[in-house]
Amino acid sequence: MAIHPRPLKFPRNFVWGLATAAPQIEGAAFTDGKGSSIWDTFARQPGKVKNGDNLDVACDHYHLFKKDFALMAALGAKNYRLSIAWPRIFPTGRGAVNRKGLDFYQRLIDSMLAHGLTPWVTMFHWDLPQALEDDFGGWRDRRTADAFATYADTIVITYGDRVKNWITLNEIVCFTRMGYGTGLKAPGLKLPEQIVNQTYHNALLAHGHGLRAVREHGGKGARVGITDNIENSIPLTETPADIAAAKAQFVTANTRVLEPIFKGRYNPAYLRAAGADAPKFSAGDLEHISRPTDFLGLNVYWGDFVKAGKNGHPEVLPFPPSFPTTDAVWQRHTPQSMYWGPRMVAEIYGVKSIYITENGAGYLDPPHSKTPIHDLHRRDYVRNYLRELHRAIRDGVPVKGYFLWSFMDNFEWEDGYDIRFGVVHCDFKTQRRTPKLSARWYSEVMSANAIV
Ligand code: PNW
Repeated sequence: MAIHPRPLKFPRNFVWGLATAAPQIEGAAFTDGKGSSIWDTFARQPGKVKNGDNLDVACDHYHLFKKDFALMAALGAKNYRLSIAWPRIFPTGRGAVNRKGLDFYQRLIDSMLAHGLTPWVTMFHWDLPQALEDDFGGWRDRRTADAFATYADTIVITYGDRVKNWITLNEIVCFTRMGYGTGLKAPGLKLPEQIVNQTYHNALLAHGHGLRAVREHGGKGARVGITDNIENSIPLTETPADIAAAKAQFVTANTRVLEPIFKGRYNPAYLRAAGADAPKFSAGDLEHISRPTDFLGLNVYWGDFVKAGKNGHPEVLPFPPSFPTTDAVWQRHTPQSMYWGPRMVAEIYGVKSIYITENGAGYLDPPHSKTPIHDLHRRDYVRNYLRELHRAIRDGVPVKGYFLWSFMDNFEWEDGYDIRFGVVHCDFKTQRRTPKLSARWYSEVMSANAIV
């Protein structure tokens, strides 16, 4: 008897896509009037980015976008998540708009649509105009959120006739705490906790402005949400006690961003614990921040295991040194995060529509190769996560789409160009793109609407 595995089908109209971000692929860092971003500056400081790599050329997508969209279309992609570079539109973050920057994204969006790709646009993916850092202290000051409001209005007014899916911000923690607290990312500062908490608050204000801009200028059918890289809690065992403990841990870990957005308040326990370090805010701020969104974007890469400890208190388990990771050492192989992350935001915050806006695997694939990269490792990482996503949807979690990070190898922030997340290989010397095994496989997944 022949055995045919039952295909794990996804719901009808499930959105499959590929994701990138402007600063990681565009290059042309100073072309056509673009201003410096804090990442352009950060990359020039010795020791901040691996190998002294910078964003100047990256994948040169600024000049090669038509070829890139042709390749995406050839792989059968219908949805593409990209970001707009704020310093291309406003080179100093505010003031005079840069016509050439605006025109670039007109051409880009036209080309995307001509290739049958629906754009999902992130307004801000970490590339803050350097001038706002210099003049205001960047996210430390709410004038940066005010400048963002004008930027958001400008891009929604300009592109809103063709862009219907908007994401206000990508991963608040990565440009607040990691930029101003741990200093691992731009602008690379190590400042006291009160300031860090204020950067979160100012970022949330910017999110509110992004929402408002889409409601005011987005036109018919416009939808808007935010992308968060939640800290996932995976119950060690799927028993009521561990699940309850993991949920409690999830609330504590994600309170700064999710609670203001979905509950219109800072969690009292968070404010108590922060004490004098709590952010300064008004009630009006929280109303602005908690305007209703249309969906929540989640970037899911890994999660912590949690068990019910003494009196049911959550206990986060340490990872033993041999626990499998990708070559991005923070990326523990924990596919269950793709089940529990979406499930918890749906259960705890009542989120009705979730998109996985990023998931993928970083490995040290060779920089040059005569033959397509045989990345069984990346293929299997993604496949295992997709099985857990399928399980979540089967259990009723409202996940509507999945974007693989990333379309092609690119500038991996402080890790430079060594760690590669692409399903398409980019040879940074020749700018040749070559689909890896994972791209061929994902192409089949998209067309079958099932895990193949
Ligand atoms: C995301 N973590 O960052 C970013 O949105 C992308 O720009 C980036 O290239 C991609 O993931 C891969 O790193 C993250 O430690 C960085 O959990 C770190 C974490 C998650 C996401």
